[in-house]
Amino acid sequence: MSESNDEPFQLAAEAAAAIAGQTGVESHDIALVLGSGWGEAAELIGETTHTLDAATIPGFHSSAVVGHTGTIRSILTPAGQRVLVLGARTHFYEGRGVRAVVHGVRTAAAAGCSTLVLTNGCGGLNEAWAPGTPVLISDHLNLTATSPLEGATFVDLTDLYSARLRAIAREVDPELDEGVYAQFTGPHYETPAEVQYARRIGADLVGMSTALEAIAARHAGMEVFGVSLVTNLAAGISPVPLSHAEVIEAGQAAGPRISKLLAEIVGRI
Ligand code: 8IG
Repeated sequence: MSESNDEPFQLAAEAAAAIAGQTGVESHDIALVLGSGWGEAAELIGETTHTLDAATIPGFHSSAVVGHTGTIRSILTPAGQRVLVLGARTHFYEGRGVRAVVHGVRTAAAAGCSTLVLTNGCGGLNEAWAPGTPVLISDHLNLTATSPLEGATFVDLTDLYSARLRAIAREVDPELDEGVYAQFTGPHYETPAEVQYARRIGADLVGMSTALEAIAARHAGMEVFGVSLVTNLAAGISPVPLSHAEVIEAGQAAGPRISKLLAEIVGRI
């Protein structure tokens, strides 16, 4: 690896050191990224022992999006696992570059996390998924035309979204469906034609996150679990236009169910 390609990993190591310094927790086990609608979903996982302002950790920026919190929390589960909760996701559409998008994931890896739980709010292509339905991510389509990996970094993405962890999730809730998540760049939602295109190439879910982070996590050797909250039917599937208010509302309505789901899954990892 060349020196410049090393920079993101050095910054992640600095961030991990700052987290260890501020929390006194030397190593974390599981990282959890909270997406739209998932803001409150970490409450049942365990006891929050530390809440950090993300802006004080190297490489993190506070988020400007309503529904995304700018904190990093350390949670101790009843089973004794340390969970690092990243409430401050950087999206590709913010224009800070792909390194910034995956900095949280690389920091989590540097902080010792061997498992990454990625959550998001997204549009659904299956009409059976009412707003507020959680769906497991089985695979992804990276439609961002970029990668978090630089240079000749050839990484296998077969079974990127752990079949083992999906099976655990279905033990918790056998009703859970799964689907292929397509990451668009955003920040606009898709046109109805783009949603049809996504459908034809195999997507079930459309969103603006997750795929780039999952790739960086696999590169870092983490086991990845992804779960989407369908907060709206994708454009053209639904007869009504999309609104951010609808997204927030669906997240709030689904809150209790997804909080319990997440806590039970994390408890079994
Ligand atoms: I929440 O319908 C949410 N995020 N691309 N499309 C895309 N991202 C989303 C959507 C959606 N809903």
